[in-house]
Amino acid sequence: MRTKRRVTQTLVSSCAAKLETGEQAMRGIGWWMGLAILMTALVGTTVETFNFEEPEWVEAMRKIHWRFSGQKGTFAQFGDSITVTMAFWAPLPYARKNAPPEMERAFKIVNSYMRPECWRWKGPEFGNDGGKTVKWALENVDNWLKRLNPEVALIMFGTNDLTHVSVDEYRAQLKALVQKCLDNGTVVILSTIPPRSGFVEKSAAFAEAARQVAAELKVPLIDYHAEILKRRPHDWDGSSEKFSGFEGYDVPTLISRDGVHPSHPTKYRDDYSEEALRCNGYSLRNYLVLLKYAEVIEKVLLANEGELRGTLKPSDLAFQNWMPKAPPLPPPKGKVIRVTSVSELFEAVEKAEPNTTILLADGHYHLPRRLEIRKDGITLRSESGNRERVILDGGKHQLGELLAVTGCSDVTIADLTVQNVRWNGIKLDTDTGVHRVTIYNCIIRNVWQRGVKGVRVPPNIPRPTGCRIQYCVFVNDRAKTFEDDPTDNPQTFNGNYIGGIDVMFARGWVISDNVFVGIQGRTREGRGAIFLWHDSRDCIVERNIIIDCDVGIALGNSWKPPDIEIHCTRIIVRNNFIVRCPESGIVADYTRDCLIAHNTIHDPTNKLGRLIRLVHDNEGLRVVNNLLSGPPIKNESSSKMVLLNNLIVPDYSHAFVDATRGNLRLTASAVDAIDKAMPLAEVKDDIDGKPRGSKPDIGAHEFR
Ligand SMILES: [Ca+2]
Repeated sequence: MRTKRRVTQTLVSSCAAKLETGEQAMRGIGWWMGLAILMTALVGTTVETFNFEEPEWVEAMRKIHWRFSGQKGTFAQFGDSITVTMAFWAPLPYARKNAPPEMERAFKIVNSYMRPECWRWKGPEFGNDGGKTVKWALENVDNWLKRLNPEVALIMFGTNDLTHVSVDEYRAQLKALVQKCLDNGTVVILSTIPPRSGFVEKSAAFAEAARQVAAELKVPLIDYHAEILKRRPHDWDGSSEKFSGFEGYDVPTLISRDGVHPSHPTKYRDDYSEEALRCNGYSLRNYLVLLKYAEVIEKVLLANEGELRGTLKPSDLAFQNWMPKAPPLPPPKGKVIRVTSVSELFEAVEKAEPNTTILLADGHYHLPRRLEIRKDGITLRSESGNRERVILDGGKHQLGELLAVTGCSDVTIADLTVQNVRWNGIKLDTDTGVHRVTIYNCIIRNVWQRGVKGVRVPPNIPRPTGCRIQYCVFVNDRAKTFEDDPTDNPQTFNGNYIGGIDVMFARGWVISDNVFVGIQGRTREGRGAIFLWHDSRDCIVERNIIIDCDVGIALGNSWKPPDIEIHCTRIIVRNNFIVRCPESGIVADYTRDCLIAHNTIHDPTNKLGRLIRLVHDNEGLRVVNNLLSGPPIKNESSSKMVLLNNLIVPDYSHAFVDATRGNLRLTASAVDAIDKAMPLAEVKDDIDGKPRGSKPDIGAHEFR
């Protein structure tokens, strides 16, 4: 038993006329190319959950697909003239008159998943050609598999075998053909052939043979033969006397005047009404293939991705070669103290004069109490520069807080690991006047409330200004449990009081080039990987990679104390990758004049529809050039905002380098994103620091 999710969405706007402005809006290929300058857009989402028995092929094909190592979304169609014709498959992206809802849904799934070039993979080099037989396919399939390496192959041969191949031979050859594909790790969708005039019984026997092969090898089947007979039990044959007044493909039944090919009458072209599905043989075939391929995508291909994810550990995801690498800090200036033990470390920090650098030798330091930096200009860093070799550990003594910066400024903490802390990994006592702290190239691991915390600041204390948190990795090896933090229990936050960076009253901070993986509450309802609130202003959040956290970037919060009117003002969130954050990818909640631009957010199965969520007062917010792979922007705010040129695709996995592992860089398949952004003064380069040029791409990565 599995669970399936169905999402129905409606876009309602009180200013529909403004929703789509000009040609640019219509140009979009994505199904919610949200070019919209809109004041109020309500997106209602209902989620139904129900269980049902899966067909046998689902499990079998998931095992086959597990071995597939080629490009996702590669869909080949192996067949004869009924496949090579441009009437099959190729017209679907352009017109679908009267398509029933299940077909439109299937189209959206296929169109967002399949490589776009596969709409037109026509010709012998792609495995389809007129007059060909299953024997031809057997002789050439190795070559096709090697060259095309399809993730899924549709197979329909037999019409040209009817004249000279026995049913047994056909069955054996078809089975061998399917098996070769499966051996390649290619999922097969097998199709029965249509009935053929003059070979009525034999074509029925061939269809039965294909059904047997599908059942034996446990591959999904499109029973084109049966579907034709279901709709036209007695008059499917366009070559019969009844249709003598018509010519060629223009008969109003399912097989054309030649008695062999599906019909394609002009009147029902690109039409998928119930009537068209019994009058146009290619409409029927397109409809059936679209539905089956979409089903395979949902039940096999995407399900496997979910399972693959389950095998990836947070530590695998957090340290990947493609992630940001910190440029080394310059050698220390001024006074230097070297320490090699916990006691030396505490002594050095307590006695150091301002502007001293404390260099830690490689080692595992079990801290017995909170280590507090209290003098201006102190730098605490590993001597080796290797952040994995200097570990400050709070686990042995169950520390609530590990490092703290109190009543001083210009402190740097760099090139080391902070781990196993019950509450705060690095606490900035910003209520004592703390400014210009730099946290650089650190690993912050298994910290169970906040990796970095900046507290509430009383009115008479200057706001913490000019801090930088860069090139750090925040990773938790698992979701929070009650045991990690006794203060977070069913009576308080139910195990969800957890986040990455949580700062109040920040002024001019830069949070960039960090990686956050697996910052999760007990029930996956934790706080932001990056959480700025309580009158934070003029900060930049950029080039961060956030994977499998509960909330990605939170500008503000729905709760605020009476003395706080706005949580975030003039904050820029740009060029971030955010992957699978179920509570919200980016949320703006009580903001003023903020910018959310050029972020790429991937979470196709986000149940709450919150890749970007806008809620409460967000006057002056601009949400521009973001790439959403999943549900559209969830706008619950009635403020005056600009939502412009965001590309929204239900699942853009095929267009990313490796969405499963969080690498949302674009590939050449990202045709809807490449060169499609509108130039923005605030975003001149991309997540890799590459200049965007005059034709920027939508999302965080500039492909070219
Ligand atoms: Ca470009």
